Amino acid sequence: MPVETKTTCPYCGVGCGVIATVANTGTVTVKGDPEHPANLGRLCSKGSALAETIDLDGRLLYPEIGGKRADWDTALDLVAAKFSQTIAEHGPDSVAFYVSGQLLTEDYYLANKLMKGFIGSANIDTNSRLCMASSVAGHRRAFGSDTVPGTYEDLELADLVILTGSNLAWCHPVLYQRLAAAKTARPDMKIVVIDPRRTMTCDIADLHLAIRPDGDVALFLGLLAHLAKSPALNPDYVTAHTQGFGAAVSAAAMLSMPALTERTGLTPEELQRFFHLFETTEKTVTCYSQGVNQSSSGTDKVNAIINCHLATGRIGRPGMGPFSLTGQPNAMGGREVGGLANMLAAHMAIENPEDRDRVQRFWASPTIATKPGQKAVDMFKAVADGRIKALWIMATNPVVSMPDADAVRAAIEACPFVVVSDILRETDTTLHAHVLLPSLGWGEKDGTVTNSERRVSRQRSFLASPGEAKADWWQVAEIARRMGFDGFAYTTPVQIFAEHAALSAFENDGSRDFDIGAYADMDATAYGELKPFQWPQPTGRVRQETRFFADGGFYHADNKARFIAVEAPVETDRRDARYPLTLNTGRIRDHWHTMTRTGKSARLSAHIAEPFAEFHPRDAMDIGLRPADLVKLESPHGTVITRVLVSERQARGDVFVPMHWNDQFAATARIDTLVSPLTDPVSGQPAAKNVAIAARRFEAEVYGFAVSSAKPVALSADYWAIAKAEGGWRAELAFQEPVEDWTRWCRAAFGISAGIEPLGYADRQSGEQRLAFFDGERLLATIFLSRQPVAVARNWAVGQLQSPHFDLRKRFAIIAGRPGADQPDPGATVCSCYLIGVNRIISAIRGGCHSVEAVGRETNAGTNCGSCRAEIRGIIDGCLAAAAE
Ligand SMILES: Nc1nc2c(c(=O)[nH]1)N[C@H]1C(S)=C(S)[C@@H](COP(=O)(O)OP(=O)(O)OC[C@H]3O[C@@H](n4cnc5c(=O)[nH]c(N)nc54)[C@H](O)[C@@H]3O)O[C@H]1N2
Ligand SMILES: Nc1nc2c(c(=O)[nH]1)N[C@H]1C(S)=C(S)[C@@H](COP(=O)(O)OP(=O)(O)OC[C@H]3O[C@@H](n4cnc5c(=O)[nH]c(N)nc54)[C@H](O)[C@@H]3O)O[C@H]1N2
Ligand code: SF4
Ligand SMILES: [Mo]
Repeated sequence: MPVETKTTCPYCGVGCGVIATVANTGTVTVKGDPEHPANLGRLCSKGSALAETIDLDGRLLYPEIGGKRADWDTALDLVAAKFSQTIAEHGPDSVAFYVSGQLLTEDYYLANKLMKGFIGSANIDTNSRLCMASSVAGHRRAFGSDTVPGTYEDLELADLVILTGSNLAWCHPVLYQRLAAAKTARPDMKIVVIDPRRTMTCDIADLHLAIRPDGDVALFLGLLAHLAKSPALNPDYVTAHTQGFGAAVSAAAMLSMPALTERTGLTPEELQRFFHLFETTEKTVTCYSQGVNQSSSGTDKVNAIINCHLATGRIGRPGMGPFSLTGQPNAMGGREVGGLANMLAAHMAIENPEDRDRVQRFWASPTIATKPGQKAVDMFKAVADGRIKALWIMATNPVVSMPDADAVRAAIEACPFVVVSDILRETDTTLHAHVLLPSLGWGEKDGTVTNSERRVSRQRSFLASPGEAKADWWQVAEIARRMGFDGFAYTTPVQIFAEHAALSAFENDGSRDFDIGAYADMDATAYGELKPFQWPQPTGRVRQETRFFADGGFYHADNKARFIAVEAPVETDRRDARYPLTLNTGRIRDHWHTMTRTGKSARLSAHIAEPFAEFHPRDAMDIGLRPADLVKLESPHGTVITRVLVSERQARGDVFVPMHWNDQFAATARIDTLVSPLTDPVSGQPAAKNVAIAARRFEAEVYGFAVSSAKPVALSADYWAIAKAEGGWRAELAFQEPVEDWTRWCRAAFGISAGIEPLGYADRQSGEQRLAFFDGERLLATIFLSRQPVAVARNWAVGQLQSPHFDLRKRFAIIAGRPGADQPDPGATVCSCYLIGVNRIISAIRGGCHSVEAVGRETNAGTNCGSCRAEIRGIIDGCLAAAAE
């Protein structure tokens, strides 16, 4: 009998319920859980492809010391001894943990407990510093607590949904689908997208405000000044439940209309339309994500938004409120346990002596950190200059994802003792560890995560633990014990969860927002059966209403919220003559962060198979870039090379580059090597979306494209990017000088044995060359080389890896680089569920399918997870516009 397990998707903060089924054969399939309140059965492209990412290829299965396999006892003893010794010699602040919103709550709780309560330092920070820190800081300034007041349902109930700095269609796809469905059901609902780029999310927008980078504070100040003079102002709410309104409005009123248009880059008409919509729509939700948080004015952006909701009293009621969208599956859980360097535990404050005393008594711990620890960027600076001498990195890949990434790599390389807990053996970060600890991954580990709407769900294991991999919480507990600390005698995650729940209720009595005391007595059976629930859930009361602040009740001492009198930053334009463009970085639909998991899926890799930089057509022209060229991007911190994408979605002067590519998938594409370590002064969050750079064409003598059944290794090329493909791999290549012996080059790159001679074709005049290597009827590898970017049909070429080549004619078709009439080129993949390419969609449109639904009926594209529906609509619009010209 196939076995079904209910668990939670390990990617984004939507936190969708997943049913994983393991067949008798061991094959795993996944589908959306119709009973999970976050997704009600839906999954996006990444969630649907989860089963393709759980193989053991590349997994770290045993502890390693200095690159050699070790047993757990030796590895754990070494880590414990090194940490203890460093602390003994240099004090508690000489060690640090750098952890992750992808840890389970139980892992996170223990790491925080060990560092803050037992080691006695607050040097534990997390990749959430790069992600949610500005929202946390903004919430705490306004509400006195880090509270997300609303629920997902509010997006469906609202009459106006504002998405600012959020590419919801690609980054929170199931929430986007819920919103899109609500708008279809109630077409009067209005959606505004505020983003310098015209993203796929704009597909459902009534208004897109292409704001200047970091124009958000000015925009929401303008809105506050407007609201203050309008009937939308809620004086009763302001008087009863807030403080500081006058000062905030005075600060806001200082911006004249010309100053507003200048700072936001928007026309007075656009501004008025937005202000009017907000003013006249009671049920308004403002969602924000990294375009807000990842900024040198990130915390002010958050407060500028919250100010407008406080002024109108639109908070905590159905369909109303500010809504911070969390990124990672357990960003919210990490905040609950206090995993940030400036927090304590269970939403208590490290600066507050009573809170410190309370937590210490609860933990019965020998000490408690008395001051905030180093925030991520400062933490790696302290590693670099030797103040931190022992570092433990868990479930994050800072050599890729931290700003000034080369400096971070150098700091890690120079650190006397680095431990990395990961699921993969080779990442850009694991390569520099002294000790590697193998962790359990999704499907193997057990615990809880909390999504953006404060809903706690179980991640359950349905796969056996591979090799000697162990849960992250187990690793922390073992090392704590070996460092001689009591209080870590856990044998199962439920014990940790129950303790975490008990701490949330400990001496709480409503004084703290985070309270899940109802779960403090949890036993293994109840934990096994735990259904998703939203907090707060205090002891003894079943709370139906989980929204916050409709009737005030804020967590400052006087129970009032604070308006923050923020000021628009004077200068947000960082460009100069040497670095005349603004780099904006972010995500694409089908990859997750540093690709350690999504990079394993051929389907997901087919959507966008190469790092790219997206330019406005005029900028591309000015720089001399044509579509499909390569471009070199530079900042004072580093250099990357990517493909050029020219598109009108991009604003002039801005360049967008995805954050995902790294040294495992490309030659020089770690975009964070360019990002400066500039941070928000309040939250310490890096400004990853506004970086001054220069761009110039990368001059290549030879361009190449290859497919190979084996993973390409040691590619000696000036530019390369590899991606998993059905039946093998694909590689984009470029060389500044021609290679003398291409056959030899291919043998080394694709692992082809000496006995196998290639079929070849070369045209001296055009410089075109092709080679194909066969083992019997099976294609091993083929390479296409040209003086121009190679024009061969990618998906067709990839398809050749899996089709037999009986006769010479078929083999020659490959080096001719042309699909036969029987195998039309499907074009770049749009729908990753059914692998439908753009050419197939265009031919359906030409055949009369003029709606997404019609294209779906004809081709299946867009009919499963729906993540590509916005793109299909874009292709339809493009075709119809072209036909009309
Ligand atoms: N497919 C996919 N989904 C993901 C992830 C992933 O890796 N892949 N990661 C998850 C994580 S951890 C996170 S944090 C979220 C992030 O989710 P999002 O924040 O939605 O994603 P980003 O692409 O980082 O940035 C959002 C948008 O901010 C815009 N922006 C840039 N500068 C400004 C500005 O000054 N003002 C405004 N208003 N907008 C600006 C960018 O153009 C971009 O479109 O996604 C989560 N979901
Ligand atoms: N330029 C730029 N930089 C950014 C951003 C941006 O928008 N622009 N966004 C920032 C944001 S919001 C985020 S959240 C970060 C994300 O950046 P990272 O956290 O660095 O990215 P991930 O690839 O998610 O790294 C997770 C690591 O944990 C491993 N892993 C997976 N599961 C487990 C597990 O169960 N246990 C353990 N121990 N390891 C596991 C994975 O193999 C991987 O190596 O990037 C930030 N950096
Ligand atoms: S929206 Fe997609 S990535 Fe996010 S939790 Fe749901 S299935 Fe996973
Ligand atoms: Mo994130």
